[in-house]
Amino acid sequence: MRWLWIPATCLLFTIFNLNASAVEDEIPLNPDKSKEYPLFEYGEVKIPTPTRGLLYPRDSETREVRRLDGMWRLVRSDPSDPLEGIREKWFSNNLRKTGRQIIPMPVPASYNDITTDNLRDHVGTVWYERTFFVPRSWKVNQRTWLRFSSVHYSAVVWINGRNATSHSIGHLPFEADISGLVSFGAENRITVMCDNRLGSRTIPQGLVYEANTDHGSEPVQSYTFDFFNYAGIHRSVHLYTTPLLHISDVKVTTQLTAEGLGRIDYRIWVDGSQEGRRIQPTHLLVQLRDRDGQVAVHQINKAVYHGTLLVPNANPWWPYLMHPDPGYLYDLQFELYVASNEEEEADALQDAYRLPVGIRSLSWSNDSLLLNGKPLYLRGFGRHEDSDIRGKGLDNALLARDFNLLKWIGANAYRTSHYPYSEESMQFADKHGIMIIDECPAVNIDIFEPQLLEQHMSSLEQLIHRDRNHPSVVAWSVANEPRSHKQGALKYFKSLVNFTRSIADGRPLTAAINANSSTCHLAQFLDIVGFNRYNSWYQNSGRTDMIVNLLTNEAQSWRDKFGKPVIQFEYGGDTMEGMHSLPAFIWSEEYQVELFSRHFKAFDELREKKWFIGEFVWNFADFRTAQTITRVGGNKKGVFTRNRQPKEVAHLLRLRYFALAKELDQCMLPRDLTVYISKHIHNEL
Ligand code: GCB
Repeated sequence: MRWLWIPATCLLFTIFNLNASAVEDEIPLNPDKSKEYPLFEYGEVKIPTPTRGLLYPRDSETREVRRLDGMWRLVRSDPSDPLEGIREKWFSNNLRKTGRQIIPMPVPASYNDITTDNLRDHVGTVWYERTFFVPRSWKVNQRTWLRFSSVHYSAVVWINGRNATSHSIGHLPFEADISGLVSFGAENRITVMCDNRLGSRTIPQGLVYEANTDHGSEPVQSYTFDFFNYAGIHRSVHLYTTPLLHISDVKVTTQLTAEGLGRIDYRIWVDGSQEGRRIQPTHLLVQLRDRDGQVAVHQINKAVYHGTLLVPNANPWWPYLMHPDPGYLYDLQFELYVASNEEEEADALQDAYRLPVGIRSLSWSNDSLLLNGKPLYLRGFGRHEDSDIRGKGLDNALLARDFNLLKWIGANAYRTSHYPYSEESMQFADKHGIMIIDECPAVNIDIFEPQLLEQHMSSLEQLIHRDRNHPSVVAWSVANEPRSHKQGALKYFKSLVNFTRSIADGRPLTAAINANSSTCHLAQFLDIVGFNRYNSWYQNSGRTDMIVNLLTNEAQSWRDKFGKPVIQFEYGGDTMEGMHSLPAFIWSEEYQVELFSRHFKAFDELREKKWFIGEFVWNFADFRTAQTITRVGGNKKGVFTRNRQPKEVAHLLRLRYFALAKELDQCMLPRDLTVYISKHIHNEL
């Protein structure tokens, strides 16, 4: 791959021959803590190579972006011979030449629920293909990049029959410079092999075994996690250009003082191949524009590509309902200039990239998580990227609907259970002030081995690299329900958390744990202890009178043992929409209402203790799972149906969440929160 990685500072020190230490001294840097931590007790573990580049593709005066979304062609390979296409070089020609059935396949979407046959349960590889034009104009002084936002689980990509890139671990982006592989001003072919198999060393883990069917032996994928293993090209495919010398990466951290002074520490990386031409960056212009496009602060940086912007009277980023104007975002504009050829001419703009930035401080203690100095109480959901037909495919209509529902119900947070969500959803969360507990795809991991640890670290490294600039991210979740009570978990999680802490970029670490406080080997390493517990559902089913004591005692036990802030990340019960029962009976809408209400009682007792900092319902909406006798068409613990309509409990939860917002942040209540009943009954909210 023709990709020359030149850290900005090296490049400039070479060009300007500056006195590096003098410059470094002048500009306050965020200390790089990565060297401070002893990482491993496992000698044999490789620390993941830091991800580079991968800025979300944005148009600018120097960049062009196109999407390769739309109808692709799909061919499936024989499940018992998943690598036949590699052996037979299916990438070297049009997929029609394979003689296999061509299935029209939309991108982005999971492929599973599109057809009417057993593609849904396919195990192994499928091949995607389409053609596209690259304009002639892209040939000159530019690079052409191909970027996938997510292919699940692993992918190999060819352009015109030549290997372009490969990647594994779903839900995370990857890209390649394909300038040397495409034909400009002509048609090109892209081929993607996508493999959905999960094994003992994938994140998450799974097991493929051979089953004896009526038609012979067939591979079957099994897994313990409770959502369908949708696969395919799940998010957009971007084709975009950058100048030869360009901004390849950006990192920002922000702080806000009590006096309202905002501080943005930025760093950019520059990637540049000279390709026989002398291109010299002369300076970087950094401008912070407010919502009206006015420049609030600017800086010209001639020395190094990092610095600090101070913003007097900054408009802070606040979560939804914590402030009348939540989700305030500035536009941070970076312009890289190069010397012009003519002596008298001004330096020429080489590259421009704009990043939305929210100014806020995040800190935590043994008792609380604070945003802009204010203790947070998180009220929200565990969710899934899941919908009818599209599976886990990105759908903007669904995204917009989900955020409208989150705001309607008064939530201020959600956890990206159990994997990284789309970059578009992260941008939405920034804009709407919804706080994110950002989770890596390690769900239900078991059997703790060094090779798994490497993948696990890599998934966290890629996640943090992707999401570190989002103001909405308030914590990293390193796992959901790992078997953290088992042998090997202690050593594994010590290493994992040490590594993650070294790259955590100012966020606390948490996890959603279902072991109990006396046996868990993970919680001791975390900053916030999160637990999942299904009182009156998986235990004491039908007994909503057995919630308050059990729950408050359990939360207290986590607190007593680890002395950290505590959150409940999951509680709930399956509920069939439209099923009613008086008195309440499990699976009925009445039961879900009763179960929630008793949890609220427990949460209110816990809130008085101050270290209890959040309540998350499982789940936002009903979702598809593997076929099992404990799931009727999927998991039905949603507050909303899979079609995003409210169950009865949604109205109760809405009252709860707005009551909390009013009590804690004095928010205005929506007019339609309650309906008129009689002149003698007043709305107490
Ligand atoms: C859990 C898991 C979640 C499941 C949920 C349930 O503890 O974290 O993935 O869907 O329980 O409904 O059983």
